[in-house]
Parts: sequence; C-alpha cells; structure tokens
Amino acid sequence: MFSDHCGNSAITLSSAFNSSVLRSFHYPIMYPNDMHCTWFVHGINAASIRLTFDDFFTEYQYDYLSVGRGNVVTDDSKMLYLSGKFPPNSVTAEGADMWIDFVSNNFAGRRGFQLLLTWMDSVRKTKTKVATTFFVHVDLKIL
Ligand SMILES: [Ca+2]
Repeated sequence: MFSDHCGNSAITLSSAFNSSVLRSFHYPIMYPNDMHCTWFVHGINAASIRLTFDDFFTEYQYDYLSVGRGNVVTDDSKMLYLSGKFPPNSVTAEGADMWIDFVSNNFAGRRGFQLLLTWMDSVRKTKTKVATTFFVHVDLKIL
C-alpha cells in the first residue's frame, strides 16, 4: 500500500480558511494501484463539515471512497461507501470532524476525485466566504 502518495492526512478548516480541495494523487491522471489513504478533516468550531463532489470516477466495485462522521474510522460512523462515477452532490457530517478513506486494489485506476470540503457553522448554512478569497489547496504529493 502506498500511503506516501496521500499527502497530509490532517486537513484543518476554520472560519478564516473555511474550504479546502482534496484531490486524489495525480488527478485527473489515473491514480496508482494499491493505495490506501485516510484523511481527517477538522473544522475549528464547526457545527458540521460538508463534502461536495466536484468530480469522482473510480474503478467500479474495486476502488472505494468511504466518508464518515467523527475522527475515528469505523463502520458505525460510515456515511458513504462509493465506487464508480455517480456520487451524490454532497454529504454533510454533523459535528466538527469528518474522515475520508480511499482504497484502490491492485489493478486498473481511473482519474480519481476532486472534493471540496467546507466548514459550516450550522447544519445547512454555509459561510459565504467560501472558495474565492480563502481557498486552501491540498495537493497530494509524494512526501
Ligand atoms: Ca483498481
């Protein structure tokens, strides 16, 4: 497993830096085989964290993205388990923490994903300063 392709596993959002982009390694070029990446998103004083799918394409039934609430990866906290190319528009985890986990198997990649992570101060209210002025790119690079 190539966890060294995953970039920084901790992604912090705050009212000043309230959104972040998470891309799969090499996006939009095919991600490698045998990857296992886990990212933990924490929003300082956030009421919820929203993940929006800008783009998503993984090998159907073999390469999976999981998303859950909280800061521990468990089946109980899992909210989404996705492969292929038809994600929902977004998923929102109540609370200040969300985890994201990606696993690819030993053959055949796809272009991967680009996800927008947004800090929210209530369950359905997004702060307005998202994305343009305060934009943090989390580009996944070999450490
Ligand atoms: Ca695969």
